[in-house]
Amino acid sequence: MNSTKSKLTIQQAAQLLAEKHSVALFAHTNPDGDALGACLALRLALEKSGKKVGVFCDSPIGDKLTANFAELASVQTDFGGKFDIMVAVDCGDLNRVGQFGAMYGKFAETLTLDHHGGEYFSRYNVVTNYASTCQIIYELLDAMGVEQDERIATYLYMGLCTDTGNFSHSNTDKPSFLMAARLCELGADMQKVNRVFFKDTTLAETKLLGRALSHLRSYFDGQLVLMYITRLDFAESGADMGDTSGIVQHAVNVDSARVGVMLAEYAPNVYKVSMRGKDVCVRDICAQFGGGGHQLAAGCMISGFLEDVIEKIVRCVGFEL
Ligand SMILES: [Mn+2]
Repeated sequence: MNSTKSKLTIQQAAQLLAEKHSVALFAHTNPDGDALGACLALRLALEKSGKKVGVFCDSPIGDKLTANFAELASVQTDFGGKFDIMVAVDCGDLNRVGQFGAMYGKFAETLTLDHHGGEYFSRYNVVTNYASTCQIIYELLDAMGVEQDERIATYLYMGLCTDTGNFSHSNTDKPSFLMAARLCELGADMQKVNRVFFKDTTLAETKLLGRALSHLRSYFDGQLVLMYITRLDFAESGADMGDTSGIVQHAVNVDSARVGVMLAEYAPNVYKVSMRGKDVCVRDICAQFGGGGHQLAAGCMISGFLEDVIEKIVRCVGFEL
């Protein structure tokens, strides 16, 4: 069963999929726009070619997404059915396949389609350094000779625009814009994707943001900007932990800030800390508290009374400025 793992070109992956009658697609745990967009675009295309396709993800898809993108309601959180090949989409390693990982790892015919440049954990691996997995799917569909329609184009656009931060991250390149132009021509609903992923908030989210902003503090001449949210803030705004994502960006967006911090009281006197850096490695700071992440985006958990936790963070960040 432990057959060799090989790298495939997108052309070869198209040939491999053409030989299969049924395909199971796996989006990574806590899926983002790229994982979901890539799975749905590929699924719609494979179904056009007469194949049986299942899409699986171990995390539920939010109501906000399924209300706007009907096909996402078909993503299953429990695995079922028989398939000729399993495909891990936008997964840099086997852990990202989540609860399906053990089963996936034992299956003989597996294919990774990913852009994180990670390990070859499948039998076949298409691993690129593209800005999004949707760009791999886009080329794959051309190689398969599938005619792309507006639904497919909308899902491809979903991954392209979310993984490039709406064409603002440093990974945005000429191929990203060329792909966007073609998807526009194909009728992708770019307005809807933009609204759902970059504009829409709920009332509770906006109230929570207001409370976080009202607790804004700055240190070291504004080089550190910090906000916090307590249990009371959650209760009074009707928001939950899921509504905190993105708030930290408001801290690091302050022009003088080199580090932005957001503390959310996860359980009584336990704080989930999100850090963003402009030119300071916040991963090193979070590592001191047992956390981790990327150089400029990291997190950790710290227990204690609010003012003690803040004091610890301020001291640690101060050493790095
Ligand atoms: Mn991605």
